[in-house]
Amino acid sequence: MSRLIVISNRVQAPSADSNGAQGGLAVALTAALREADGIWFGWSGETGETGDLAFTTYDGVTSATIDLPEQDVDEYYNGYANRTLWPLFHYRLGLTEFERDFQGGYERVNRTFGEKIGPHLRPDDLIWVHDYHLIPLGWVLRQQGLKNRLGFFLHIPWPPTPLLTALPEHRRLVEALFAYDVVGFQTREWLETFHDYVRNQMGGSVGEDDTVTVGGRTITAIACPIGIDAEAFIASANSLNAAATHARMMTSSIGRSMIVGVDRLDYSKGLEERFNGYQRYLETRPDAHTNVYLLQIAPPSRAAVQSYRDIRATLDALSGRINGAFADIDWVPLRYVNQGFPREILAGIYRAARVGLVTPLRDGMNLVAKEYVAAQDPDDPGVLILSRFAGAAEQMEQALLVNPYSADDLADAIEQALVMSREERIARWRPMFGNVRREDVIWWRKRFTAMLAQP
Ligand code: ADQ
Repeated sequence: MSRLIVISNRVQAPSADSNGAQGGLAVALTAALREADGIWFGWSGETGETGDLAFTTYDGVTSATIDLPEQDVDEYYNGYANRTLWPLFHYRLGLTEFERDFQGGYERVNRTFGEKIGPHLRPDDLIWVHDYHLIPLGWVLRQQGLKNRLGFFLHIPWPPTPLLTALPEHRRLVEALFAYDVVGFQTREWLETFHDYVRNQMGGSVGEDDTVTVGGRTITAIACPIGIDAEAFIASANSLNAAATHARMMTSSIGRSMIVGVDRLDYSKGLEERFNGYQRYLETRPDAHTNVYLLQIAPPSRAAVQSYRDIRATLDALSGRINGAFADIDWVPLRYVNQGFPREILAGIYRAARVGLVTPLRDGMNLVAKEYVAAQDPDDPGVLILSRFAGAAEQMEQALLVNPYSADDLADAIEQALVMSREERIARWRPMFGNVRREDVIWWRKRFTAMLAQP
């Protein structure tokens, strides 16, 4: 049996520090790594001179990490990954920074990854590289003579061709993808935008069997939507901690309906627009509005990047303004919380919420939408309001799909969700729950690795 090698920017293998608390992706990949005697390679998250890989084995899974010098962290991670590719791939050309130093750092760190990891690979290993931080890594490994099956999965959207061509080195970046044998996208839509680039910028062709050919090179490109660890999440929603949290939320709601949002604090998540939509609801439904409140949970991320500090300041001000304008002596319309919570607590919060508000402006998938559905009470489920620009919308068409830019659209959907009959809520929830369970993270991982294992 071939070993599975996972390479990503950060390693989320189990460790003595993680206390068993891992995200769905980490759970799925570590299960596969354990079965296949694999290794998970990545950056340690620490700044320092790049030495040898540090290997650790914990709970049957081996991980290997390197430190990166400060300049690399600035140019590769804070720079090219988070200030160039992230905004560009989320359709935010205005926030995209084009710096040669960033690109230089990106290529340098990808070469460092290749040099450090290459010597540890065996000829029959299956190698699976993750996300936009490491697009050129496959090419770097091929330059070293590596002949293995190589896969790449993009967790974020693939941008439309006219946007992508704003990147000076767009051609070089996309050509690097052709070093892989299998390239996976979250949705059909992103796969098709990739096809568009290949046809129009590279003179390539798209075959019927998920193949894409440019020059003499043919690769497989598929849509393979990621899921959550559904059974574990359902178990979390039924845990004692979740029940206690649910009870706590119900007590503090005193009969009012809770709307919940849970997101990393990121401009792609549409939080400012969401607050504006909620404000529109409060303004236009004065009779109904004191019966609800919005709980927005948003732990800060990427604080080294200015655009993230800006969005945080914007939301601090906007939440203050909304509460200042609408709050009463016994009611606060918006509870805005900047911290993360353990999974069982989150599950209890989701279950207590009459409405899940998931309205990114653009999102590769969005796992919160799936977690919200998994956590619901089957006899009395809440309503999911979902942005049509989240990858998850392709699988969750029974949600109330909205245009997240439109405050009116959001206000209407909030009203529709709050007055929806139990029958309709169940009828919408059931097929989504079926999908979340069927196409879970294990399904996703098996589908991708089966493709990768095909000769
Ligand atoms: P992210 O942009 O990080 O991931 P998302 O899919 O929403 O986004 O996943 C966030 C995860 O973090 C969820 O599991 C959620 O429960 C957790 N989380 C968020 N806020 C939290 C809080 N306050 N406390 C605890 N947990 C919290 C990228 C892409 C997505 C894609 C994923 C996976 O941007 O589109 O779905 O990768 O491929």
